[in-house]
Order: sequence, then C-alpha cells, then structure tokens
Amino acid sequence: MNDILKQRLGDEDYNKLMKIDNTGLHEFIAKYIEHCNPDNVFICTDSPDDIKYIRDSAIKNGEEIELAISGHTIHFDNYYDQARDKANTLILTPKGVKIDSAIKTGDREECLKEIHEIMKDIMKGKELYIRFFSLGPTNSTFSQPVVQLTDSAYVAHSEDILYRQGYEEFVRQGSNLRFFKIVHSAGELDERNTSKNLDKRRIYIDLEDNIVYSSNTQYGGNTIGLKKLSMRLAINRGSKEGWLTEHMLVMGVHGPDNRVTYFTGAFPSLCGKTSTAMLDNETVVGDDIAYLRKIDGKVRAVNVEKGVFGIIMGVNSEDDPIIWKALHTPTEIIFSNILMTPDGGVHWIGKDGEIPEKGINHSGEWYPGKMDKEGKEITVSHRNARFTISLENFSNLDPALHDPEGVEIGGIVYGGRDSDTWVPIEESFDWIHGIITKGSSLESETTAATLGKEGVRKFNLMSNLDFLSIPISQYIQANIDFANDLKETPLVFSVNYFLKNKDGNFLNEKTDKKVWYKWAELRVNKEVDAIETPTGYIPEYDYLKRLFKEVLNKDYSLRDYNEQFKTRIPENLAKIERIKNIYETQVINPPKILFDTLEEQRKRLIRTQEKLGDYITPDKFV
Ligand code: SPV
Ligand code: MN
Repeated sequence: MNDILKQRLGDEDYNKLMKIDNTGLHEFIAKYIEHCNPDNVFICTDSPDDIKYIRDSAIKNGEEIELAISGHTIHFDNYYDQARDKANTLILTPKGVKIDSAIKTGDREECLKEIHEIMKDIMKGKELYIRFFSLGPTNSTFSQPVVQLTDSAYVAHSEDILYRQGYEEFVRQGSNLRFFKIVHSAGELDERNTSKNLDKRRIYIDLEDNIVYSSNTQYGGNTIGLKKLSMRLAINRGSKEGWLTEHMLVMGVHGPDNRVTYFTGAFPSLCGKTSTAMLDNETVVGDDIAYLRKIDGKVRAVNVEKGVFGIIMGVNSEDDPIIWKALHTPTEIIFSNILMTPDGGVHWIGKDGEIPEKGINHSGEWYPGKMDKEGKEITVSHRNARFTISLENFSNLDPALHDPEGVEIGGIVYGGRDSDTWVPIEESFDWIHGIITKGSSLESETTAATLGKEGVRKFNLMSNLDFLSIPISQYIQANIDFANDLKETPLVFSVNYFLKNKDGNFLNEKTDKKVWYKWAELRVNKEVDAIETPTGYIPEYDYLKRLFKEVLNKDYSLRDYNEQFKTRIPENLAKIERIKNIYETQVINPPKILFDTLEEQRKRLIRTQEKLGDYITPDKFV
C-alpha cells in the first residue's frame, strides 16, 4: 500500500497524507487511487495555497467560469443532470433484508460490483482531489469527520464554501478517527465540461463500510459528499447512538429583552425552509441539515454545514433583502444553472429587472423562446438552479454557528405545502403527539415545478423521507425515544404558509410567518396563553393582533383570523385516514403508538364535529 501511495502521490502529497496517522485511511485512499486511476493526486491540507489551487483548478478545468464580480463564478450541470437522481440513489442492503418500499435499496453485493465496474479507470486523464472535512463544528461531540475523493474541482470548491475544514482534525485524531468516506467521479465530460454518461449515473450508499459512491453526475445534491450523501450515513449512525440527523433549519427567534430561543424546522424542498431561516428579524444558524443531541437533559443542535446551497429562483430585492445583498457582494459565490450574460452578469427566474436577450445557461447558448429536445420551452434558469455561499456573508448570521456545544432547542417546527387542512401555526399537546400528528404525518403538495399533476399531496415524514437509510418505523421510534429522560422537552409545532380559500388564493402573506415564530417563542417561554382545539393549541386572536401590529405594523382582522385558524374537521379526518392508510400499507411494522395517537385525535375530532359542526372558529373552543 505504501508503495502505491509513494509512487502515485509524489513526495509532497505523500508527506501531507502521512501526517494523518491512520492506516485505514491510507488503505482506503490507495485502493481508490489504484481503482479509479487518476493522472494526478492532490492532497488538500486546507492551507491558503491548497485552497487556492482547488479554486483555480475549477476554472482551469472549465468546470467554473469567472463572472464580472470578483469571487463570483458560474457552473453548469448537464441539461439532464439538474436535480437529485432519486431513481439511481440506492441504500445498499444485504440479501434478504427488507426495507419499506418508499426507501430505494439495492442488493449490496451486486451494486458494489456494478459501481466498481463503472468506476474502473474512471479518473484516467484527470486529477483526483482529496479533502478532509468536519460535519458540524470541529472539536465537538457533534463532529463527524469525512474524507472526500473527487475528480471534480467544482465539488471540492463547493465543499470549501459549505463545510468546515478538517485536515487539522484528521491529523489531531490520527488513529482514533472514525470517518465517513466519499468517492465521486463526474466521469467523462462533454465539450461543455458536463457529465456525459448519465446512463451510468449512480449514487450508492454503503452503510456497512460508511462509504458513498457517486458517479457520472455533477449536480451538487448527487455529488457534494458532505450534503445529502453523508446525511444518509449519519441518519444510520445516529440511530444506533441516540442522536438525530434531520432535514432542518436552525434559527434564533428573538423574544422580549434580547432573549433568543432557538428553533429547528423541517420543510420539504421548495416549501419555505430557506426563506424561514433567512427571516430578517431573526438570526440564522443553518438552513438545511441539523444534528440533534441530548446534552445535560436538554436538546442541543448544530448546523452540519457552514454555507448555503440555496434555490435562486424567485430571489429578488424586495422579498429576500439579505440574500439579495449577499449575492451582490464581491465574495466567493458559485452560481449554478442560471444565465450568464456576455458582460459576465447573471440572470435567473424571478430576479429584478428585464430578462436578457441572450447568454449562456444550462442549455448552452440561450435566447428567449428556446425549446429543448422534448419541445419544452427552456426558462432563463433552471427551476432548481442554485447559489453556493458561506453563511458569514449574511447579515442575520447567528453568532452561535460554530459553537461546539450547539444551541439549546426550545421548539421544533414541521411544515409542508397544504392548501386546506393545517392552520398557520399550532402547538402539539406533547412530544409524542407532535412527532406523530405533525412530523410523521407531514405531507406536501406537488407544484407546477414538478412533473405530473399539481396539488397532489405527497407523504414526506419529517421532510426527511428522501434521505432515510433506516426503516421508517425505526426512524419514528428513534424520534419518539429521543425525548426519554429529557429534563426539558422542546415544544413541537406545525406551520402552514400555504392555506388557500375557496377561490384558490393564499390566506396569508409571505411575511405573516414572522408573527408565527414570535408567538411560538413566547409559548416556549410560557408567556402567552393558547386555545385548545382537537388538534393542538392555537394562538388567541387578541394576542396575534398585537403581534401583527408590533412585528409587521399590520391590522389583523378577526375575519382573517377566523378564516385562517378555524378547525377544518372533514379535512383533518381525511388526512388521518390517508396517513393511517400509508402506515398500514406501505410501512413495515409501524409503532403501535402511532395508530393510538392518530385514533385519539380522530375521536377528538368526531366528538367536536358532533357538537359543533364541520368548520369551527376558535371562539367556540374558549
Ligand atoms: C434539497 O433538495 O433538499 C436540497 C438541495 O437541499 S440538494 O443538495 O439537492 O439536496
Ligand atoms: Mn435540503
């Protein structure tokens, strides 16, 4: 093994690697250097020179193009490689092991054979970049070290913006290291430097060896090893060790007298997660992935990342002032799959200003009205186009981002796209009621952005279904058990920004959510009463009215309140039936407490319906 490394690395990189005293790491690296067979290997120690080398390589390789503003670059993924590839992302399981049908699995032995065939000599003619990172803050019980092998300088560069550097941590821990391993290759590239062999795009997650393989793709969600790839490994590891990996934002909600109460929030993609994390009167710790642990009887959470890989569609100066400002600052930003204009400017769907007449986007040379091979009009940017930027560029960054202890969590929020059932905000009766009737019952409606019919509800428990690497029942049980022996249990809320009236118009304005979090913050601190309904606790009108005035300088009418906060019994009953049906037919061995909790809620709803009818305004419960 040492011979291979000496021979393939050259003196300088060999010495860099040997500073990390870990034979398992050396063996792993030697194995994949031999197997993938790159022309060069670069070991990144996170020194400014090494970081610059990676950044420069992305431009030299043509994976990124420099834009007019200093530090800004643009990257394009293949036109057909614009999102997470759910069909080819498999959790590898040993023969005979059955997991819920909602989690895609592959036979471990066969898939390992297949991916190794695909990756044989895949890096020929290319350079392999080897990088070390820490998921979560360094020097912390939360830290999970990761080694990334990739032949994409774009991926290695993105990770520099999004994750905490870890070479020093690897050196420090040496033989004690326990780390996740990622092997990625973009595969052969076409004339635009995008992955060419998309038919051989694979993302295979091997829980047994804690390795993720990713081939023939560049889109970040398939390739940035520390994001959704490591997330699946972490869900598995945490479930065995009593901590949680969640698809959650972390934010500081600011209460009276400079009090800050931290919340986590889970929302499916395109349901307001980033815009919630970015509320301009609160502070952001993270916008995508959180680890939660019990420390001294309290729940504490960290942001696994330190940057944002955010959706850019719709970002404009009025709705997203903080993001807008950051995106116009000369700082390190990678835009992906938007339009680059001839003068090195950029444009995307929903940006302020006119759509340019020409430029280059994810489809190549672009002009308004351009059609793709399928006869579909190509928009100025892809709907899933993104920006990659470090959180330090946001004016609402919370100072606790890098705290090794994480932040103490007072409340957990679950939200989806729901036009007719859940009220804008509601607190559950207790932890189990919240985990079952809110988290485990989360659904979200499809939008015009995705293929197929609009408004179809999709089940997505805890908004984490795409990333589960363990059976659903085990995941729910881990969430339930998480509250055992806590001295202080976070309150669990549901939110719904997407309620509509009969005419299909939204019942709330985008900014109303600011009020819901202020109310939740007061609830966590036991400073405000609430109204008990069959589905949970909701705000009182008088108090909300006050908050609307204070926070938004808006007069909140009783009519709006009643329309938004009435309990919709038929819709809630229908939802319980849907959720019960999913657990009965699609989930192996769901915990009994799930059905019991749903049944209790059903009975409360029926009793109320008999007394008060189908649609009940809050005053009837007082
Ligand atoms: C999401 O889709 O939930 C994302 C982007 O955060 S991705 O990296 O593709 O997962
Ligand atoms: Mn996400």
